Amino acid sequence: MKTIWLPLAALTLAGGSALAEEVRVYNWSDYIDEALLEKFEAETGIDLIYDVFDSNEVLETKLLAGGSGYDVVVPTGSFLERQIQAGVFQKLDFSKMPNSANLWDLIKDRTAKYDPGNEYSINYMWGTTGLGVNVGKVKEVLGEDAPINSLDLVFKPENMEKLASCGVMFLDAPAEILPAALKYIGEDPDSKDPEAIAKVEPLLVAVQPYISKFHSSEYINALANGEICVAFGWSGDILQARDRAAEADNGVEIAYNAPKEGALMWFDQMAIPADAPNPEGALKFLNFIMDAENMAAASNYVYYANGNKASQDFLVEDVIGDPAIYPDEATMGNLYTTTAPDPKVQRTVTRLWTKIKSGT
Ligand code: N2P
Repeated sequence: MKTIWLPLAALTLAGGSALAEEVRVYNWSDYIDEALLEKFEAETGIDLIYDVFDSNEVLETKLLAGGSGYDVVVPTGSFLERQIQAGVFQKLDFSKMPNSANLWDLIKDRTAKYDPGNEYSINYMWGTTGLGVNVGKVKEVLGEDAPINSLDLVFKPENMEKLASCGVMFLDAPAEILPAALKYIGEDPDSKDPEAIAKVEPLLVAVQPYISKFHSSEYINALANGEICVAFGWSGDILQARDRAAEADNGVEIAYNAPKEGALMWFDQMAIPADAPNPEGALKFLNFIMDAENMAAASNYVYYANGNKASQDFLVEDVIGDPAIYPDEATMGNLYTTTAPDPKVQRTVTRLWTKIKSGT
């Protein structure tokens, strides 16, 4: 920019996109190897603007308002489902994305539940929601047979009362925590019945005083540096915390367990808003992401499984061989999925969540 002579510089400031093509991506935090962003810019000459969020609700508010300015966004399947119905996205032109041949039919079958025919989205990554534990601390507080693979850990007030001394964080995500609580009390985790949903209120209100924070991204560092001993969070984030602790060599040992009562399996989908400023650039970004080696590099970095079959040749053993990331048959059988509530049930959920967080 420094060497550009004045009229051209003025044009850049005034017109911007006439000179430098831009693609704006809005993805979850801690969800990519940033070297890939630079690689995309180097390969395509496109400027990539990459912003992050940690909440489906925040993303949804922007999408429903319209004019988000983003070309690529990454809602979870259950949210994408109702956003498609609301007309938020445009259909994808697969003829412009040859790398879509790399996608994995097994995952496409599952995401078709949210996006029939997979016309509007491609799977980026998928994972489970479960228990991140500082093994040493939790055993110190609850004893050697601490239920580190059971929802008893976080839903029994007597456990939580003790764990409060070393710190517990929960996701600030009703669509993740309420299904787990429903499952724990023996209800359908995907129940839309207001009476069933109301039953989890006393359970969550009873443990709320022992939760130091509801937050959906801070728990990675908090677990890694020993500030908290339990996080009810996302699989790959907790495995990233495990690695950050190991790198810091601080004696903190973090483990991730999908609860034995069953765990939520979710799918994060890349889609292009109907009003995206640069849909052609967005397709180029999606095609870049669907390259087998690029997708493998992303999964190897963030410890989440992906929906790209061809990438599996490039995954490290720590990723493809870890059943916490690529579940074996037995683990798979214990995973459940959820769907979006209608607006009326959603209002009930939102009200309930506000009450739970405030502990009243
Ligand atoms: C990445 C979290 C992605 C999982 N930090 C949420 N669906």
